[in-house]
Amino acid sequence: MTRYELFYWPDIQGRGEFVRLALEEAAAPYVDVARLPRSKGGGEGAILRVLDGALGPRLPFAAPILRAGKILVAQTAAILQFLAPRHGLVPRDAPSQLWAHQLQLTVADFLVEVHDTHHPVAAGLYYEDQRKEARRRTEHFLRHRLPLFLDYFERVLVKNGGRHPVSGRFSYVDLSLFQILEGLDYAFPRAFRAVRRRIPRLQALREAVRNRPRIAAYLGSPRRIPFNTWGIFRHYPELDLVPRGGR
Ligand SMILES: N[C@@H](CCC(=O)N[C@@H](CS)C(=O)NCC(=O)O)C(=O)O
Repeated sequence: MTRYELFYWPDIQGRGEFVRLALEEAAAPYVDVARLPRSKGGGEGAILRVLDGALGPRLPFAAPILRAGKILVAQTAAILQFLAPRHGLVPRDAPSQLWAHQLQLTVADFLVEVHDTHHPVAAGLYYEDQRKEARRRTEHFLRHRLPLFLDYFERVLVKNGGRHPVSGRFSYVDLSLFQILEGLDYAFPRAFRAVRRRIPRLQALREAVRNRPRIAAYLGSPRRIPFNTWGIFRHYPELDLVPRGGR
């Protein structure tokens, strides 16, 4: 079986976590390259070398990046689209795979909005330099966008049999929804508590994923990097606002 190489920032879950979860659920052999010591080719330098073209002309724009033999693929949703059929993480039929990919792209959109709560002005500036704007952006996100996205995914579950978003069976999209919910709960515990009752099926999916044997083993292992305030999901108490009203 191919031994995959994942290139992703070594100290955060970030977007790499969506790939790690899929690899772990598949029990696929992989190396999280940047988490290796520098003496073994690890560290952030490993990622920068790939971005510089060390692995060929198909230059990735950003991490996460996955290498599988001669194949190099970036963009989280594309990585999952590539991995999933190889490991039974998506049904075999084309309409289901297209639907799964569509959902994963919506997860990607959602993630950008989560990221922009703490970096509304520029990703290259420190949070501390955009706190005022971050508060304003987060107020809007929590009041309007968070319920909009969560209600959407809850409705997707309702329309698709209640337990799984794709064709009534487990897929990589279940893993991604789990990760989104975990991240939101970490970043905005008070705000998340306020919307939780609206999403009973998503919450049940989250628990079901947490209890999958390989995921449970992964979550309890040192391979799972704890949430922290460098990643996409950041807990800043001053941004954990309980929205009033709502859409
Ligand atoms: N659309 C890409 C976004 C990739 C991305 O933004 N990666 C971040 C880390 S999570 C990064 O390294 N960005 C560097 C940059 O945008 O300059 C995906 O979903 O994989």
